[in-house]
Amino acid sequence: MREVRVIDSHTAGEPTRVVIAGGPDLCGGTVAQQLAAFRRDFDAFRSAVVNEPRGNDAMVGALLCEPSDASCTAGAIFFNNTGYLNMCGHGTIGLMVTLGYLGRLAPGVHRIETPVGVVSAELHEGNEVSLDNVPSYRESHALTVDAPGHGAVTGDVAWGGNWFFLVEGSPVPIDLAHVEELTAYTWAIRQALDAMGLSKIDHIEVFGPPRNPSAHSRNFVLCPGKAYDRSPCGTGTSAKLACLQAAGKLRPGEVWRQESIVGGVFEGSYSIVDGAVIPRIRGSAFVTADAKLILDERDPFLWGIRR
Ligand code: PYC
Repeated sequence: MREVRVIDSHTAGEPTRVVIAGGPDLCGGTVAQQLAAFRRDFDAFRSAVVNEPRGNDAMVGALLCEPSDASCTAGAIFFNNTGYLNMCGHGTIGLMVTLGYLGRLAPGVHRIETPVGVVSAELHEGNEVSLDNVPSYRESHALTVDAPGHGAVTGDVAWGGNWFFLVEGSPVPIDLAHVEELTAYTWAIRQALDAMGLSKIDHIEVFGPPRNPSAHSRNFVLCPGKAYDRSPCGTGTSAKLACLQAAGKLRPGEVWRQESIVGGVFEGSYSIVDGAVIPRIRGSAFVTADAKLILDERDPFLWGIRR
């Protein structure tokens, strides 16, 4: 019988499960090296934590680990129902609020080492966090793909800590009544990208008009494991900011409010540091459970239901 202590939270509706104790020993090194060890030797543990019957397809896990960079308060490896994320914006906000809940972080600025670099996050009062993400950029503009069953779709490719294909003007309304259609549409785009040898682009983000009068846009983000992000997606909003900057549509410091399909809002802005776009994403998270997972060797579904 093995016990794993987790703290669950949600950031604008999107769940994060932080593994506090009972995780695998990844033998140190950089967080990127620890991710390689996790992926190679402990993938069943990933599945046990986030997949059914303990989790669900939307659940994002965060394994708290030792940072190699002495300036960092913590290291984090993010994972989901089918694999690993490079970075996770909503997950970092959830992690900061979780560490605050545990009394391990005081309000203020802290650095977190992720597999793709160090991010800086400020824990504010009232469960709010501002995250300064990794440098973000638009890689291609107006790339057209042939999405099976949907025809030609044109979008931008951008990095915001994960790779995104961003499409303006969703042909499907962005609301919860259309989740299946949005999923089919964005999955077809993903298949088209795969067929073009662009499988590194594993997040698809489509935009439409906001419902909230204070927001600039509403999005639907399909994650790599085919679940949709309930939050506006921190790395997806970073990719969006990079595209707006490249298109000359948003100035440094100007605020962009990104609404999600469930109505949560992230406030985004960026600064230019050494010529690079550094997105700042502000959002809030709430702890929903402080729990102990039980991994029982007699359980035939001990390692979760894996796809
Ligand atoms: O907030 O960056 C994010 C994210 C990625 C996948 C799910 N959420």
